[in-house]
Amino acid sequence: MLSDMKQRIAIIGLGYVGLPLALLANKKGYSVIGLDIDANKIKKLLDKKSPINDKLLQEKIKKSSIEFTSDFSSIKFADIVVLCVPTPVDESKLPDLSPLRNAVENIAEYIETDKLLIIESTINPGVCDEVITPLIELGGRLKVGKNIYIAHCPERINPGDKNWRVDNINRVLGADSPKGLNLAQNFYESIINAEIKLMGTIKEAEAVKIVENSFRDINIAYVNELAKSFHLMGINLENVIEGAATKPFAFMPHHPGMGVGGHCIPVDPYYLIEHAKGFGFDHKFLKLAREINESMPEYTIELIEDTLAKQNLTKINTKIVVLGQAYKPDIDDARESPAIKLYSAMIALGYNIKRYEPFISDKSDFNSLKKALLWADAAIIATAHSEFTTLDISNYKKCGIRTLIDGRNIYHQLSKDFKRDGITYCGIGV
Ligand code: SAJ
Repeated sequence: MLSDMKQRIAIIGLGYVGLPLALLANKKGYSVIGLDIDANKIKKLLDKKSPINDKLLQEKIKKSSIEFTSDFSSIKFADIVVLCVPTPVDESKLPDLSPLRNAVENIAEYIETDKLLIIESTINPGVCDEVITPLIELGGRLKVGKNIYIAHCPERINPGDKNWRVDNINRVLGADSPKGLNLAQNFYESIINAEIKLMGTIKEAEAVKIVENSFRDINIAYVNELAKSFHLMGINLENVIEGAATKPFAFMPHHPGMGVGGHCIPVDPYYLIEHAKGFGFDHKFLKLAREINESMPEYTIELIEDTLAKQNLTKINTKIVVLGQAYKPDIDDARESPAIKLYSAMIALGYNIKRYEPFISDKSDFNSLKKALLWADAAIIATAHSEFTTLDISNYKKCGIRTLIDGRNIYHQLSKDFKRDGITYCGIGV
């Protein structure tokens, strides 16, 4: 529980992970410093405006008393510093720890002795011991496990999820020392109403997130590969998955689609693949899963080419609109989005293509779905936004759509209805 004297928490990185955590800590009575290097984001937050398109978050920001700043020196007043900065991959799919390194170098300069540093960013086993600790100890003032403590509690935020939130998701926790583990456990138990599982080592905690997200990536790759073969066999894979899901054990449904996006699933496996290389191990299976999932935008373009050809249509005389650019439904996040990869590839191939994205205005050529559909002859569903899933299919006919490529299989049960309305329908494995 909170000590009598209010502890001060500094949260570094105010994105999908850091901002909800800062708001929760503040709500639980902590004095919170919210720190980000993005001055525009800080300005918005100082104006009590959410940098993320999320009504619930906006409400909480209005009621919060967080000190927002870009000044790293403010962490010298903090008892606990929590790092929630991005850990992306670069163009060559290699881990890019530069945001993390930069933040840790700043922390090492200002954090007081006997304080706790918690990393929530997703990292591979070994980063705390081999990257963060040496940076913290560089100046000689701090000695990890002696006068500074490091813990790792991998974030599990699921953007857009209204049920599973930062306050009720189980967590795993590892630390450099028993004292570090105890300090971190006290913090998380004071703000989270869920299980906090203590891992034996910090490396085990680092491995958990990578393993859970690689698990999801290989399962999606599995159904994406099935989709390619079932398309040739003329079997509706979504119906088969629905059938398999009636088995009450040992089967977990995943769904084929035009690709895998986001800052987690398509990124995290590369951290493990690269780290294992250092031990002489080649994660062939993880790499193959990535290859399959990364092939889906191109596979979807091949489906478009075949579907147009069957109607004697060409890419020049067909106006195509791609519906959705975000990487998942009903959020404004387009990181690693396969929808953007598809759109950019089709532009490069000379298609007459535009895009409609209701959540990201600078990635949309139209300000309404109706205008987008009235302009186009063909539509590609790349993101299963609710605005699309709730659209009556007769609207497509009324707007003059003759071809629908359903990259998220939201209409896979209705292909006969499309045919009745004279619309050529094609899904992913359906
Ligand atoms: N996708 C498929 N088929 C599926 C599931 C997802 O193609 O069956 C695609 C989505 O369209 C999206 C991408 O994969 O482009 C990622 O989707 P996601 O639902 O995994 O969403 P994320 O990236 O926000 O994943 C988060 C992760 N949470 C954390 O990393 C803390 C992940 O671990 C969760 O499993 C996931 O949410 C979730 O379950 O919703």
